[in-house]
Amino acid sequence: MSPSQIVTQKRMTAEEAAAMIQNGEVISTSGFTPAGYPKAIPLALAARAEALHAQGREFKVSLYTGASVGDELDGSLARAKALNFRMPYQSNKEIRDGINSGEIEFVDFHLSHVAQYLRYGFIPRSTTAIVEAVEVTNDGKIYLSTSGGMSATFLKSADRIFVELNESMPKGLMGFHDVYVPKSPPNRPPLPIYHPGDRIGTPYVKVDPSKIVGIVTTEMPDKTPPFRAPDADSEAIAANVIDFLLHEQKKGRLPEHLPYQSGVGNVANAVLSGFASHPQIDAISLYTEVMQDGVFELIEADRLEMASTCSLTLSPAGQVKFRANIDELKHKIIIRQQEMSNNPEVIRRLGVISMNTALEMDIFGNVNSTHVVGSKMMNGIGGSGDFCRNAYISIFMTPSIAKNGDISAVVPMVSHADHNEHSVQVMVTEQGLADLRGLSPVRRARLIIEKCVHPDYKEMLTDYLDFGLKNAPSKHTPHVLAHAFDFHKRFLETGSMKMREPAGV
Ligand code: 0RQ
Repeated sequence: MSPSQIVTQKRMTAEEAAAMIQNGEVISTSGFTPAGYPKAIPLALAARAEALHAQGREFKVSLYTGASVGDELDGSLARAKALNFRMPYQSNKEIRDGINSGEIEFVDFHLSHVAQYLRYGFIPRSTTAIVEAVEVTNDGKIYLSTSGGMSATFLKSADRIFVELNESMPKGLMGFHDVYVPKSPPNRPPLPIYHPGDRIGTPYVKVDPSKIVGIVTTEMPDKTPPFRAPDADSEAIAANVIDFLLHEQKKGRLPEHLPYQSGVGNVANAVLSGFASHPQIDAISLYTEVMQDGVFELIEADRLEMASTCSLTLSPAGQVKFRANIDELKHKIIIRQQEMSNNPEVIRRLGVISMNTALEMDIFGNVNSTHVVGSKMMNGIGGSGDFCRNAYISIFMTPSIAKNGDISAVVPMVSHADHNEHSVQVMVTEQGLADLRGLSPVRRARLIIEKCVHPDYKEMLTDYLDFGLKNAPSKHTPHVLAHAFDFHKRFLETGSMKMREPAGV
């Protein structure tokens, strides 16, 4: 197929595009966990920043994306010291280091909020949008690649647009997207998604073609991690989740056809794999934000009804599988903008069962998803809050210990709160599952300690609770603030939350 006229007219090199970006600009890009992000222009921009810095000149930009993006974007700009501000989610080591050293300002957002914050004018608008696409038409229809992210809002609000036309991505991606931008209040009608498979928008983003200043062709694939087979802990967590769901089914509390959301990583893949192979689980649908390789197992077992997502985060092997089955998959998968994939109204209406991973949980049911020992940013809240707050049942999962047992994932009080006791309904570790619905704080604490805590930490947490019941100023949530962070303090001082025996004993 010969390129459209607009591509011939506006084609430029990545270096030419990067040269047009100014120091201090706010740039926004496509990309979500890390799929469908621009690659060539960011690499050229990082090289430009390094060259300018070598001449003693300043060059830094602010970067907005859908969620985490690949090393060509986040990593290269962080290494080039070319970032002063980043939002709303990242998972790149160099960016993380820059954020935690105080060099890069970072704002951690609920992913469904950001596009409307931009449209409401709550945060500065980006002047330049850079998106990866598989096709651009002369009349300004941009067909996005492997993620929806916030590209529609970025493209509509920016003054100028660069498109990376990725020729290594299949043109068959055209037709996967459903692009819909809600109207602003007070004139927002109900969002008419009644089933994960409902399409309510267009398969492209329509822009004024005169805003497109450059089109760069590339052939670089999404840099996604290889698929890792679930480890024993993840499998045990998945088995606990599945037992719980079957129990709920038996009790008549789990209507058929409720869709699932599952987070990223090993545990999420293990749960989907469990759904694919368990003899008592029927076909399911997904209303989720990230689609990982686990989805293929569901499809191969003929157990996927429909999947709504914001990105196709497939391993290199998964990408090959996707291409081989792209026509068939188009009937099963919809890629949405993140304010729709994570939309609270839709999540509540569909009755989505949310399953996210926690860093730490406390005995009263609060969850920390983001901050290691209260201050070090890991990735961000991502969509976990969008889903958990509005879910039919919200489940949080984590291995009961980290760092070879020196960290207990269950602590007296979380060192940072992302999801609170009012939104967290079920906690799961490889040890077991605590169903917290309808329980008062002390009952929740007893159950979490009994079911979820690693044996090494059960007695210490029971002691904290009992001490609180005797000494706390109030017995409703019997915290003793002088000791609430003893686990964390001990970890910072000794490298372990465990109490060490005195030497020589
Ligand atoms: O450290 O990397 O040095 O080995 O944290 O832990 O067990 O590998 O877990 O990769 O699934 O990530 C919560 C971060 C879990 C992720 C989090 C250490 C541990 C390890 C990673 P190492 P694991 P995962 C969908 C929904 C928030 C956003 C979200 C996340 C590293 O799931 O970012 O849910 N969630 N979004 O050793 C100190 C603790 C620890 C700890 C683990 N208590 N204290 N370190 N670690 N527990 C996606 C989107 O929204 C886009």
